[in-house]
Amino acid sequence: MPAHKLIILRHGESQGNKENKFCGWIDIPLSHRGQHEAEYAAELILQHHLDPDIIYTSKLTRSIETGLIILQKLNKPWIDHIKTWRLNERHYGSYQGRDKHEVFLELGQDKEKYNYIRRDYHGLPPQIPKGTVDPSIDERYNDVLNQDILPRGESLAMVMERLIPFFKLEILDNQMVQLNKTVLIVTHGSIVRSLIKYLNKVSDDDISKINVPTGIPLVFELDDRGDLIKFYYLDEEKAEAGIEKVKNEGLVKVG
Ligand code: DG2
Repeated sequence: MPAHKLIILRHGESQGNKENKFCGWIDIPLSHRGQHEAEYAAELILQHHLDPDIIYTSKLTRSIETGLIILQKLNKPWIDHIKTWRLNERHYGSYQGRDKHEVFLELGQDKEKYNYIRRDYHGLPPQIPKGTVDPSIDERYNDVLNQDILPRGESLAMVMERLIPFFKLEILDNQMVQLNKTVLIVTHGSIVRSLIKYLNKVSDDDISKINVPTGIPLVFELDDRGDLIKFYYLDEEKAEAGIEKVKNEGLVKVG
């Protein structure tokens, strides 16, 4: 039986990424460069003869837009498209919309503190207090029956709690193993990190070293039990450059 293939990528560069801002659940479109990155991602998918049967995105425009550009280029705009908040980026609490370098300065230019919040498994940005309005929660989430489960600031550990049971049951067991579908997931940096952690059994400590570039597809090959055989970026060189860029975001002033 050939391996089941799962293609996962972080959306192309968003306007917020370009401006060096924490985005989280704030809805920000792709930058011009991000649109090109999405086109390039589609070219890579085509070159590697990957043929997704279904696409999952978050409910955020940067992920949906990237997915639509890819489907258009693959000439498969008709495949099923599931949008879910469970694939939304980590909620960055009250850091959302703020300049990353300003937050770094506010933390006393303490690299350890800053990296803890950005990358540690338990690093938690300041949450938006319950009872106050969270401007990033709008009508697109009206279908979530219990609104109390929507986050107001999350660590990666919290992201995994709302993501992994959904991913395992809906995507891995149902779509991939039972229905034998090739799945494309277009999502966000922290969601890709969570899926790498889960599928490749990365420890809580080691996950802090993993960064994800924009717009480069990662392919996971899995066996019939859903166990990982191997995973790789479709353009390792560009992925390396993108990883380096993301790692250092916020440490220096941009613009
Ligand atoms: C970025 C991640 O998420 O920021 O929320 O600003 O993937 O939606 O661009 P994305 C954000 P960092 O954790 O890398 O600072």
